[in-house]
Amino acid sequence: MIIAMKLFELVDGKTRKNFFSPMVWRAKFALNHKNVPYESIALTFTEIPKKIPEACANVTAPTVPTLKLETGEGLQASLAIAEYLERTYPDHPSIFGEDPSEKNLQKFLESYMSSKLHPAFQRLVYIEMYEMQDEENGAYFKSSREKSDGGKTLQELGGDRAANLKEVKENLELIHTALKHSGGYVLGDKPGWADFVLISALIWLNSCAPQTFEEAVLNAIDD
Ligand SMILES: N[C@@H](CCC(=O)N[C@@H](CS)C(=O)NCC(=O)O)C(=O)O
Repeated sequence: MIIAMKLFELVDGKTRKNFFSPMVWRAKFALNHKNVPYESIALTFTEIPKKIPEACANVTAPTVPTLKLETGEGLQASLAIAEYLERTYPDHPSIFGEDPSEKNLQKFLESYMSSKLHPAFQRLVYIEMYEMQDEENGAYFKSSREKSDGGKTLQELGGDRAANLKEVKENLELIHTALKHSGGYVLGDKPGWADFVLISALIWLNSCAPQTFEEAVLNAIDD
């Protein structure tokens, strides 16, 4: 089989084996759900600005995920990749559902999870994300994150662990209740975009800090 598309992904600098980026996982679930083959190209933070523009001339502000299409063009951002796959492979399993109102709801749930789970997850794993890196990537991660929030250290950016865990629990409870009554997946008996967004966030937390994942997610709610 000829694999025409390439997915640029993120790995840690120390082992190059930890694929922790939630945005990349969203794109991977979308590709796998559609049964679309792709070659994975694993990059560290500091390789992203060099390797992606080298491979895709149209990409000037590189991020992962980037999907290099058969045309050679680089397509950035998880949602844009999912929408492209849905348009291009209409006969493969649907990501957003047949009905436009379902797509709307899937995207609303993406916003919910991005705004209610991601910030606390990020605060819980700043230090681990730093410790997963080699020297060059660690220095990049630390300086870029500290610069982006008014010069706070990674430790300060992490904030209060107990408050972060409380925030995760409160927001997970709503998702937990929805899942309990939905038939297995967020919107029923078939997986879709909202499920990919949720599981990708959980993979992120677990890949960076398995013990925190256990405490914040697995043991957060009684069942
Ligand atoms: N909205 C984009 C976000 C892409 C993004 O921010 N990706 C991060 C990794 S999760 C990145 O490329 N970071 C590069 C960096 O921090 O230098 C998406 O959904 O894909």
